[in-house]
Amino acid sequence: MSKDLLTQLIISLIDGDPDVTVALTRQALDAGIEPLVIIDQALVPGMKTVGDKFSCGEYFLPNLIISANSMQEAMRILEPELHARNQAVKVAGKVVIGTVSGDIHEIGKSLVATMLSANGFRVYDLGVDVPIEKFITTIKETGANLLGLSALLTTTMVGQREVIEALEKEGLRHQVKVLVGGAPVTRSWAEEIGADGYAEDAIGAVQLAKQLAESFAGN
Ligand code: B1M
Repeated sequence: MSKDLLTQLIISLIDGDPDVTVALTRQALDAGIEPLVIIDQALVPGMKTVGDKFSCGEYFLPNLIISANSMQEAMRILEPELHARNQAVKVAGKVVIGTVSGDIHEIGKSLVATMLSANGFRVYDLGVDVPIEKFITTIKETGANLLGLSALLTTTMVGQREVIEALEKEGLRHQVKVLVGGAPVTRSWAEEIGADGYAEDAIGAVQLAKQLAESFAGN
C-alpha cells in the first residue's frame, strides 16, 4: 500500500501534476510514511527521472519547471514535519547557506537547509543566485562557523571556488568550515578548491556539518 503511494507520487512528479503530488504527499503522511522516506524514495527519484528525460531531449524546460514546482509544493508540506521530529535539539552551530551566483536551482539547497535546521543548526538561508559579497557580509554579521555552497551546473561550480578565495582575501577562512554539494560536485572537486567537505545528499550534509562543527569546538 505505502509502496503504491510512493510509486504514484513518483509518477505524479514525472507527469508534472502539482495537485496530485500535493494530495499524494498528504496521503503518504497520513499513512504513516516518514517524511524523509517520502523525499528519498519518491520525490528525489521522481525529479531524477525528469532530469534524465530533459537530458535526452524527451522533456523541455516547461516540464522541468512544473515538476520542480510540484516538488516544492510537496516540500512545503514536509518541512514542518521534518522539524517536528527534531524539536528538542540544541543549537549545533550556525550555518550560512546558498546556491552560488548564476545558479537558480533551489530545491536541493533548501532540502539541505531544512535538514540542518531540523538537526539543531541555526540556518541563514540566502536563497539562490547569491553574490559572493552576500556570503561574506552574512558570515561577518552572524559569526557563522559553517558555510554551505550549493551548485547544480558545471558552469556555476566555479563559483564555489570564488567564494572560498573571497573568504581567504577577507581573512575569514580560519573562521568558517566550507561544505560544498550539488549534482555535478564531487569529492575531488571539493579537495581541488580547498573546501573542508563534500556531501552527496542532505543526510550526508548533516553528518558532515556535525563533524565539522565538532572539529571547531575541539579547536
Ligand atoms: Co536545471 N539543470 N537547469 N532546472 N535541473 C539540471 C541541474 C541538469 C542536470 C538537467 C539535465 O540536463 N539533466 C542540467 C545541468 C547540466 C550541467 O550543468 N551539468 C540543468 C540545466 C542545463 C538547466 C538550465 C541551464 C536549462 C536551460 O535554461 N536551458 C537552467 C539553468 C538556470 C540557472 O540556474 N541559471 C535550468 C533551470 C532549471 C529550473 C529553473 C527549470 C529547475 C529549478 C527550479 C528550482 O530549483 N526552483 C531545474 C531543475 C528542477 C533541474 C533538475 C531536473 C532537478 C534538480 C533538483 O531540484 N533535484 C536537474 C536534473 C538533476 O539534478 N537530475 C537539473 C532534486 C534535488 C533534491 O536534488 O538539487 O541534486 P539536488 O540536491 C541534492 C544533492 O545534489 C545534494 O543534496 C540534495 C538533496 O539530496 N546537494 C547538496 C545539493 N546542494 C547541496 C549542498 C551541500 C550538500 C549537498 O552542502 C552545502
